[in-house]
Amino acid sequence: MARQTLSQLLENMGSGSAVALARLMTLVEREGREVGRILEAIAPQLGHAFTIGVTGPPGAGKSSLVDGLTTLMRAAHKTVGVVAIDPSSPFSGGALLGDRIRMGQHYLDKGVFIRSMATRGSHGGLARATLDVMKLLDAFRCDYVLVETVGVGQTELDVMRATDTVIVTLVPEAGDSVQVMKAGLMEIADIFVVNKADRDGAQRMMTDLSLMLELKYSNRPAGQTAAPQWKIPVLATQAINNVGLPELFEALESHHQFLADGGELERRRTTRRQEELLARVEYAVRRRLTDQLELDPALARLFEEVGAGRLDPHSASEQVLRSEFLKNGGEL
Ligand SMILES: Nc1nc2c(ncn2[C@@H]2O[C@H](COP(=O)(O)OP(=O)(O)O)[C@@H](O)[C@H]2O)c(=O)[nH]1
Ligand SMILES: [Mg+2]
Repeated sequence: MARQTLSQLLENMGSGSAVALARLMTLVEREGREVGRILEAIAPQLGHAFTIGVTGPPGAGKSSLVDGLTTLMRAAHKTVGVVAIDPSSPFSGGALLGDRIRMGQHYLDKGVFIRSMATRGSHGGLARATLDVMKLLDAFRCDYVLVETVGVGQTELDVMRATDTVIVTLVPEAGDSVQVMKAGLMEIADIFVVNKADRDGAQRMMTDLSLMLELKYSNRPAGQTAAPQWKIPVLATQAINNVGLPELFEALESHHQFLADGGELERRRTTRRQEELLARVEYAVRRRLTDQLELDPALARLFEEVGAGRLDPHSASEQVLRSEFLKNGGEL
């Protein structure tokens, strides 16, 4: 893309053009050579948005909650960005279409920007692209950025860790509380929501979660209790009936306040920026290697030797790190 055009796009986005924003999102998603310049250009404008992750099993009602929260945020005269990623549905059919219909009322609202992320096969690619899209929404001056993921894999956990507040959404079904522990969702939740509270078993689920949280608190080493702690709320909602959503919005605001007051927000963001650096290096190295693998017979042989068990992966990795492969991989 011509230099002029990219500057123009950035300028137009800066003056509120949603068309420019969408085009810039496509560029970062495609991972073209412009990504570096885009991220560099928007870096000074980052940090305005309060980012919220919404995760949980498929069908738990995440999209419905995001929809309801968006309505409340708009009523409070805030602008909203929504990012949905769902790697389990590789075709932009069912799930996305459903989201689109559900979010239909917001599509015409200029204060809401909605983006569904395309599935990417490459390791770490989706998480990276999602973070970049969230940054663009932040630079676009969205007050809130909501990101919806299905809480299963590494990508989803990576994305959730990159948000200020994580809502873990569950439904009153047997076995879910065990799943929470397994999926590592317990570690990342700032707010628990039991959605579909119109169904049987919601109360039971809430009690289970509360007990699990109490256990977690009582296991905390004594020294750590001195600092103010966030008490993870367990909320009941009925997203489709608009029940419990104002309370959820309030809990989000309380958590935001909690993070801001104790300096925790800045601490989290500091760690996150450093984590992002590590993740980007990791991703770039891996990508360069796999790209190079197709072009370079020597590297291909090295992989073959390791694959066949004739060369140990450790020595091979030392060879790779000393080689020129990593330096001439094109733009970062
Ligand atoms: N009974 C009931 N159904 C709900 C509730 N919230 C969402 N649903 C329905 O559950 C299905 C999945 O919701 P969706 O928001 O797409 O879930 P997601 O996959 O987590 O994004 C949809 O048919 C919703 O209408 C609720 O509170 N009660
Ligand atoms: Mg959904």
